[in-house]
Amino acid sequence: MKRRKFIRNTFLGTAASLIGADIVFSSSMPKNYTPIGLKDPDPYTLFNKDKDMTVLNDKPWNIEAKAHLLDDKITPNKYMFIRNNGNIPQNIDVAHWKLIIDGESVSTPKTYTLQALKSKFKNHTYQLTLECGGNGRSEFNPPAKGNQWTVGAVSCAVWTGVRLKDVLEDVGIKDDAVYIGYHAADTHLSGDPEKEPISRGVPIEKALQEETLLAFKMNGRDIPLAHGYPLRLVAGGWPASASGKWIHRISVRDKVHDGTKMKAPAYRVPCKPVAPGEKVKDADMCIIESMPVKSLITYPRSGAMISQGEKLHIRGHAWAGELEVQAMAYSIDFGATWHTCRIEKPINRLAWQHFNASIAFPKKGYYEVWARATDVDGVSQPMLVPGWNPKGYLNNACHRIAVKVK
Ligand SMILES: Nc1nc2c(c(=O)[nH]1)N[C@H]1C(S)=C(S)[C@@H](COP(=O)(O)O)O[C@H]1N2
Ligand SMILES: [Mo]
Repeated sequence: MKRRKFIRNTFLGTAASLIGADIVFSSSMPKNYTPIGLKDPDPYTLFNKDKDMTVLNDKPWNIEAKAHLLDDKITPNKYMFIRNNGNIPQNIDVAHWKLIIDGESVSTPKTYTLQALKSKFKNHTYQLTLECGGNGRSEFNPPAKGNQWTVGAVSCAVWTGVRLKDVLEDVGIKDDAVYIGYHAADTHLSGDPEKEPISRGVPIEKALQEETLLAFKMNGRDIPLAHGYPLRLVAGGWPASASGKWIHRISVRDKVHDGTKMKAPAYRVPCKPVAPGEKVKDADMCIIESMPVKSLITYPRSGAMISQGEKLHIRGHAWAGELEVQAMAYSIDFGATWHTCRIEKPINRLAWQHFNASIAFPKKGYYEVWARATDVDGVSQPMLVPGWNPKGYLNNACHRIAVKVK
């Protein structure tokens, strides 16, 4: 067989297997033509996501869950939101993947292969809550630009990796270390190879916490490509933008990291509350650190119907950034009175907690069930949208579901 014909046949074979059917008139297909069925694989197939997930943007891919899809105690890949700032890296060469640790606060930079990272350092597994700083943005008024996340940009998967702390100790960091900044393999939407889509980080204290991982497994398997394969920083309880995907370099800085999207107004909120719509100077915007207390009713889904005399069993999760959730309450009278839910302890620090309650309704009609978490500092979720801010971050309003009693 001639080489060109061989290549064409191989292409047709691959195309057919990706499409999942023979291309019947392939011999009439123009040369160098890409069948439509190949061009735009749907995101559900591409990322192994459930068909009920909501696609908010396709350039770059941003996909969120609906509340009832997050019912599992451990979020499976199919219900995990995707938040990308750039293009997902392609053709990852795992065998040659390296992590460099450098920066002003490192005397001698050090490079590790993936294999070296995995074998040299003790492996640890934690369930960690990752919530996008912009989760809930769609409720702000005046609206903020950006992905209009509703409630589904949160996940709590099981992450396995090595402690960033152990790696930094192996490299040796200077006393003047203030921050770490990550650099990753995704590419800028403009196509400019000089530009990074995002390069954020955390203060050195957060970097040195036991639960801050350089992870290579999610839910016991290789991390799915969209979630950072083959290596991801996971800093649970902080805006998920701090948890860099596709990491190949971490710089230990002697000042606050100044990478892309570290500077105001990205991932920052006004240091002091402002009126809705107010302009805020960059100098008055502060970096978001620990995420605020929040919860989600994951069962039943909004619009549930029950019969009079029947009890409604609700359940969901609650989390509070670096803190534990101390109490969980529900209301069926628009927040006039509150009743206690059962709440479990977290499986480990920075993992969400599970709550449930059995609710009796006084008579037939329409109700809303509102859920409200309180953290160990005594701070509760606001009933409705909290402090407006220019970029629409940190909406931790009570989650609500509608219920009809027939
Ligand atoms: N390299 C890289 N890391 C990244 C991002 C990105 O665009 N590129 N997005 C960040 C943001 S804003 C969020 S909310 C989380 C989303 O993680 P997920 O897509 O695995 O759910 O990844 C963070 N890490
Ligand atoms: Mo995010």
